Amino acid sequence: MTTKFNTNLSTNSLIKIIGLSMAVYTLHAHSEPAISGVNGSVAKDNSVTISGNGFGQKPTPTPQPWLWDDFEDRPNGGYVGVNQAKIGQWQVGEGSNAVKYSTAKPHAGSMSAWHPFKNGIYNVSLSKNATFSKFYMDYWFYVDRVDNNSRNFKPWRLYGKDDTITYRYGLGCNYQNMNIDDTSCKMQHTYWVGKPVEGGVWYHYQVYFKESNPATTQTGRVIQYSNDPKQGDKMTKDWDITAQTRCAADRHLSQLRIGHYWGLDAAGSCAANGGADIYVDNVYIDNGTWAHIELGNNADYDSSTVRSPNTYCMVRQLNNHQSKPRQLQQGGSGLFICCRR
Ligand SMILES: [Ca+2]
Repeated sequence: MTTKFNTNLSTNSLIKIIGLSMAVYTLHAHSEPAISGVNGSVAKDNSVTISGNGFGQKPTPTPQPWLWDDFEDRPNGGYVGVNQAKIGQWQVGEGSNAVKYSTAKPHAGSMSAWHPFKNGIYNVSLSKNATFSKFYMDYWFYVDRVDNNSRNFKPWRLYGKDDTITYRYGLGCNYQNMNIDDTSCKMQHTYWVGKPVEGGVWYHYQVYFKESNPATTQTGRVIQYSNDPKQGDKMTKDWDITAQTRCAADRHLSQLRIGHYWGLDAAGSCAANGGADIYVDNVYIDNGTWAHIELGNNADYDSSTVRSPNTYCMVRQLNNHQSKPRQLQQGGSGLFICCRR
């Protein structure tokens, strides 16, 4: 079996690594992923062919992800709005008209998306709209605070059914939690999970979601990984929640917001704050599948900081948390490929 992808990449920038990671598709849905070979060199605009099986399925579109944006080659200070991303297109959502391209704080390349939470503006979102029954999302963000932490910062959020379904990851001045609500049956789950976010540091989120199916069963899942800048950006699992996520079969999520919300006012023990500039870069979203490929820098997935290409490859099946690394030496340039489904 062969997976082939074309993308812009270089061996020394994360953006390009993530870019490379986004275009896998294939194959057997229920067997453990296995890579039998990698052909091609890691270089800008090269194609690399990954041979193997059990990579999972990537229904549409193939071979590209649903959305990918590095925010490069845009007018500095121009609005992102509903512009084309590098792959896919941004859409309308609350605060989507306030995000700008900026050279002030790129994670990779020379530009990123700037979310100015200031002057009373508390909703600034990159937005996508569709029916979400299963998706994978990967992005980086940076917080430049004016002073205090927000009482309520939501780096991402999902809505559905006229906002009567919500998933919100909230970070306060002294808490982190994940909420799953469906008001149609008064269902609310609150999980006290996640890591605090400090100013002046790039954070990397990898988020997996699938709705409960059948709707009223405990079969939904929300997983998040994030980096720990104090451990060299080692990625760790913030949570792995299994729960009922909706109250009826016709209830689905339909709006994804990245950025997204920064409360400026005081609440409880959290003081008011003067706002923040938040920067987002390297956004990858896939709708309908978790299958993708990652490049990393350690033969063990959980030890990888996904920072630079290296000389090992492993494959891990996400549904079985026990890592089953399969190392694959790629001489010369060094290539680490991780596939999950
Ligand atoms: Ca960029």
